[in-house]
Amino acid sequence: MSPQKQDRLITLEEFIIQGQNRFRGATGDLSQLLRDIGLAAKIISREVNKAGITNILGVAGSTNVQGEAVKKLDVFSNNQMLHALARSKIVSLVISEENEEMIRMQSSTGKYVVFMDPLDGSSNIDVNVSIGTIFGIYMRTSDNEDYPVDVDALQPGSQQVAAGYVLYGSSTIMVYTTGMGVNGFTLDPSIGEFFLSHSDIKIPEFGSFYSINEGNYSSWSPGLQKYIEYCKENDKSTSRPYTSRYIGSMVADVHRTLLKGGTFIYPESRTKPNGKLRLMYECNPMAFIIEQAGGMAIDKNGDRLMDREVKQIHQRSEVYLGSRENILACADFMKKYKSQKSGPSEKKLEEAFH
Ligand code: P6P
Repeated sequence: MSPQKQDRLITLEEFIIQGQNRFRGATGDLSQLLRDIGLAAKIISREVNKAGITNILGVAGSTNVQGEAVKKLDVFSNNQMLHALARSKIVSLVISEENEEMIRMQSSTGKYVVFMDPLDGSSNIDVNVSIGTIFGIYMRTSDNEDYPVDVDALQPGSQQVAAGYVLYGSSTIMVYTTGMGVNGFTLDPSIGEFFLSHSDIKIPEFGSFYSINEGNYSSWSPGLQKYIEYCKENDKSTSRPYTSRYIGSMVADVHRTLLKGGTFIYPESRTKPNGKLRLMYECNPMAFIIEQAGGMAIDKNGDRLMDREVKQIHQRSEVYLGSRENILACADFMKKYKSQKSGPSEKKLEEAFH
């Protein structure tokens, strides 16, 4: 095929600049921030992919075979992301899963606030399961021009101006949205470039996969129990056959849901009344991406998750996200059985089996 006819590969940088040029008056600041995050992702990807060899899995503070101070991968990833966000000089506040306190950056007048989980699912590293970086970006809202204040961090997910994730799997892919659809870029490690590989991603209206940790079944709400039972009862001969897929690494499970459809659910439960995942740097960024791809992300009441009030920067939340048809069906079951008690409690189950 002649070169001019070949679909020329577009790099992440080119795509970001093209996107920026579509907006008159765009300052290029968000573009620069996304490019800096892309650079951090490349560096993290390199370390994730050689972790097993260089003994980087060691506990932070030990030394590796080269005698270098070993930083656990999540500490290393957090540092790389913080360097990238500082380099951009337009981020004034960072909230990271790795840091209890908000991080006020040197660029105290920077107009962006970034929430991040620098290496989500890091407990899976030693069993070679895919892990990921998740980020959500907000504009500062405070009138105080000199430095960010708490109100800048307590914004609902609907105020995100960008969100994305990087999945370190069989290949490294960066997926993000700035509110104009969702695009994915796959890293070519041989030249260190991200290339557009998934243009304008749309989640299927319906998907066969349901993704949830069924080990927690007995502590779910009755409506969710009934919905998952409904999925199980659908035999393969029907037009709606369901299959369970649960990796236990949010970025991997959400990425599959985005591309193949279905649901990813980490619900509230008797043992985890607010769910397990963190609202601001796990649930909301993924909710933004799924909505931008044409899907839905709701809470236990069937309301839009990104409208959830934010009271605490590390607050947990339940999350029900995925294909529109699947999520609406799940919401129907939860509404229908809302008043019922949950299934047999652990105590009743113990009595039944002993
Ligand atoms: P569970 C990984 O530890 C994580 O934070 C998410 O990436 C993942 O979706 C979830 O926890 C898995 O939790 O309770 O099913 O092991």
